Amino acid sequence: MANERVRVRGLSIFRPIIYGNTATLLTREERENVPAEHTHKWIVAVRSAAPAPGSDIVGGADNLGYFLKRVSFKLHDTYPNPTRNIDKPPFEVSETGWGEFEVTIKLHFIPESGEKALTIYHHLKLHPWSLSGEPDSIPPLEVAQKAGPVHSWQYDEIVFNDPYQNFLNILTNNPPTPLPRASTNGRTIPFHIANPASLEASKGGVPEFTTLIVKDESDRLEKAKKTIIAEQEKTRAALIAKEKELEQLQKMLNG
Ligand code: SLL
Repeated sequence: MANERVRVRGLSIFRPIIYGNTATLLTREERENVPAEHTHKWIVAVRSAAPAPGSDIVGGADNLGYFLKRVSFKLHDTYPNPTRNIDKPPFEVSETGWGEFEVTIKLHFIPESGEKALTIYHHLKLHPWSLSGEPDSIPPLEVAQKAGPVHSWQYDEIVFNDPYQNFLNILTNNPPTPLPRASTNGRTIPFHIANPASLEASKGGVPEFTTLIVKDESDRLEKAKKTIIAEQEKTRAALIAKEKELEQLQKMLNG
């Protein structure tokens, strides 16, 4: 229908996603079947934020195929065929390896959306988080073994502005599973580098995104925005003072 290609002006609609990875040390037996230098198995994925009941993975309650046509994961060039195009859910890549690197993730939306592909980045994390020491320091194997799987996941919201009517219909027909208000079934809170206190709280379980986490994150953003505005004002005041000084000096020179 012609009017389906009409944009609904002034309307914004979003879909929550999470993206990131879970990494596990390979056991002695598992190491026999992979290249000798590979130490970890990992999965990098784009998923819905809420977890499916009874599942033991991070997020993934909803099938995101209703708005995503393809997710392409660009791995490090040391991997064969480093660009992995995934054309149906689950949008994920499982691999083994030895090193951390940045994964470029490109989200391609269904044609009805009329949206350009969106690129996001994820630093593949293999080694347990540490708040002290070098960011890239590799802990001894025993430490990693004790710590268990490493989870590194980021919550985000994909916002569609002025959506086409037919795309809007598709989205509203597929409401996202709401996030739980608090962690359920012994799940932990996800670690976020911007929130050091989350390190302890994130240990020993599969993390779960909750409405609380989402609020924390928006509070953090709000605070950061305020800090930036205050900095800007300080810089502006300093600039004005310097300009006055310059003016006076020029007057003295000319006078
Ligand atoms: C580094 N920036 O230099 C990193 C690169 C690359 C990791 C890490 C698998 C390789 C393969 C793999 O783990 N690559 O299968 O050959 O430390």
